[in-house]
Amino acid sequence: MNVEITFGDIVTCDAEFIVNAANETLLGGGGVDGAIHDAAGPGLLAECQTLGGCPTGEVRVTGAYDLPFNAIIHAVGPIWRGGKHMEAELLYACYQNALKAASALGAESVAFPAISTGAFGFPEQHAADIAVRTCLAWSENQPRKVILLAFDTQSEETLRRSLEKARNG
Ligand code: AR6
Repeated sequence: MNVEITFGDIVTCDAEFIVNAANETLLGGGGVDGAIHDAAGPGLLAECQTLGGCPTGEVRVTGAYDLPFNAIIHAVGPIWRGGKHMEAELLYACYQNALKAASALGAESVAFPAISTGAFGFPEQHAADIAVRTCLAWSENQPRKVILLAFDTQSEETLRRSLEKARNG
């Protein structure tokens, strides 16, 4: 698995599939979710309304509508509540389930935002360690490439630190 860290916006990234940082309603919100819904257009919300939500740690797949991706994988990250409420396990499950969905879709490349590190308050370095380790441990043939997106220079440094740590054992 090739793990790349890229600085940029999820809606303009160069990948076949993108992951959304959604909530259990799947009905949109701010941050990544808001940017994706704004750019995808109302068809996305209409499809999301038929799904009946999604539990934390799981994913659901929709079309990409006005966005140039093959599909959108909506992942519901945990809300940080101090770290003793299965937050790490649930974030790990998000990455794992999104990779599983990407593999089932035959994805060559998939881009992830830093799930749960915005409105949901998950500590950034801890979240980056989980993201990097889950992707590096992925042993199936697809997706071949994972892009971990940093939306500011601090989160880019955080992700790079995690990658270096994971590669050096
Ligand atoms: N592209 C890439 N990364 C982004 C973008 C973007 N356009 N916008 C923000 N980020 P968040 P969460 C970064 O809050 O913590 C929504 O209201 C941001 O800097 O989008 O999982 C949903 O509806 C941060 O590092 O997701 C949910 O209710 C990271 O993406 C809730 O927020 C995640 O921030 C989900 O919260």
